[in-house]
Parts: sequence; C-alpha cells; structure tokens
Amino acid sequence: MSGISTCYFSRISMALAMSTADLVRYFRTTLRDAWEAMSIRSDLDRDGFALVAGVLTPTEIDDLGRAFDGLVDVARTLSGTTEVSGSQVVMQPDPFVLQRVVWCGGLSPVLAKYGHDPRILGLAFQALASHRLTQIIQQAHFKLPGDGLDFSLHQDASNRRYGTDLWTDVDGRGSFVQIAIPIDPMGPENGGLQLVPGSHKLGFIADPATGALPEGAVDLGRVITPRVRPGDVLLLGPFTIHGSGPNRSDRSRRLFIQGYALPGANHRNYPGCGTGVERTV
Ligand SMILES: O=C(O)CCC(=O)C(=O)O
Repeated sequence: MSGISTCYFSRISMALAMSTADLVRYFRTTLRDAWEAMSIRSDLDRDGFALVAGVLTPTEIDDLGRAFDGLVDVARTLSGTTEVSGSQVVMQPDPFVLQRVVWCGGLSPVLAKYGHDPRILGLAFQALASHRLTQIIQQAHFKLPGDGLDFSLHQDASNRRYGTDLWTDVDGRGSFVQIAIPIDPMGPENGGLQLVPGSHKLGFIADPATGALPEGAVDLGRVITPRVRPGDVLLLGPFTIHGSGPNRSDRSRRLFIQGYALPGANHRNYPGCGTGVERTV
C-alpha cells in the first residue's frame, strides 16, 4: 500500500505543472488507475484471483499466437526435454506432447518483451505493492487438442518451494503473483484454468516436499472454470488452489504466464533466468 501511495504522491506533484485540460485528463486517468488497483487488490484478497478484461489487443494476441506456433516448430525438431537458447522445452516426441516452454522469451524476442511490458508490470505492482519486482516465471503453456495434458489442483507456492530455504515470504502474503494471459478463448471444454475461490485463505496447506494437497482440502463443488478471452488477464495469488483438466475440444488452449516475486523472496534457480530478473515499475 505504501508503494501505491508513493506512486500517487509523485503523480500529484507532476500535475502541479499542467494546463487545466491536461490536469482534468490526468486526474481522470489517475483515478481510474487507483480504482483499478484497489479492485485488483480487493479481488485478490477476497477470491485469491482477479480478472482484468482486455489488457492486450487482438493484434498483440495474433503476434503472440505466431510466437507460440514458432515454439511448437522448435519442439518438433527435438527428441525430448531440452534447453535451447536460454529456454527449456518440456516435451515428449512420440506421441508429440509439448507441455510447456520455460523462460520462453529465450527462444522468442516477441514473448520476451512482455516480461517488462508496463501493463503487465503495472498489474504485478497492483498485486504486490512494490515498484521493484523479480521476474522468475515466463512460460508458454500448450494444450493442443487430444494431448491429454492436465494439471492437478495445487498451490503455486509449492512450485516456488514455499516452506523451504528456497523461499522467504517477505510480505507474509506469499510474496508472489502469477499473471496468466490466454492466447485462445479458454473455458471448461478446452482445459481452461480451474480455480477454487477463497481457497487462498487456507494459507499454504500443501506438503512442501511433494506439493500434494491434504485429503479433503478441496470441496470439488466449489471449483469454477471461468471463460476467459484472449487478451484478458488472470492474476493469481500463490496460495490459491487451481489446476486444469484436459483439452477435450478440437481447438488449442494456449496460455502465456508471467510470475513475479518480491525482491528477496526467491532463492531457487530456474531455467533461463537463474534466481530471477529484476524489473522496475
Ligand atoms: O496451464 C495450465 O492449465 C495450468 C497452469 C498452472 O496451473 C500453473 O502454471 O500453475
């Protein structure tokens, strides 16, 4: 919150030098941004996730789709999980299943630039209230028709190694936000993200060694699979229980994911980015 206050205080000092028309425009934008920031933070506090519509344009989504296609082309030349050009391609050759490309910006400059895109960083700032962020995740997730891929319900905090020496929870709220952008329309039929609203309030309940959730921790009747459009953005806290089922449709479900930690939280080495890349909002 103090980060947000500092940000708006500096905006007010800049506004003192402006004409009336500029001033009106400026305050309108500032108020809109402040409102959006409050609602993202309050959605994250209440539900464990927040959905922001229309962040990327259709043209950008087309560019991202082409970049994802390029990753599939690279994966088809490989015989198994391999590190290439600073990315890790997680796949099997026969039958061909491309699970994900870790630090995908290594292979694709088009994807790389979204890691420091001001809109994405602005959302991460709103979630974590820090001008300094450490990016540790940039992944391209694929679910091509018939590939059978699914993700059992989990908390991202497990993947961050919460509860071990590899993670320090510097803000006491998990110190991490995941930002997911669908490249294709995503919903129940094509393996869209499943979420358990409010589950973050349980805190970190997974087994730190295996990531498994305790028996009966999730009331499956509370799982939702929202329809999310390409270019919309879904923010998830690290304790929010989520997963996804297989893609049973005849169209792909591709998901572009960025993940940011508060500085000092992560001590784990990730393919492509080591302990992370510093970003400033
Ligand atoms: O790609 C998916 O459907 C699941 C992604 C996910 O659960 C994760 O990255 O934590």
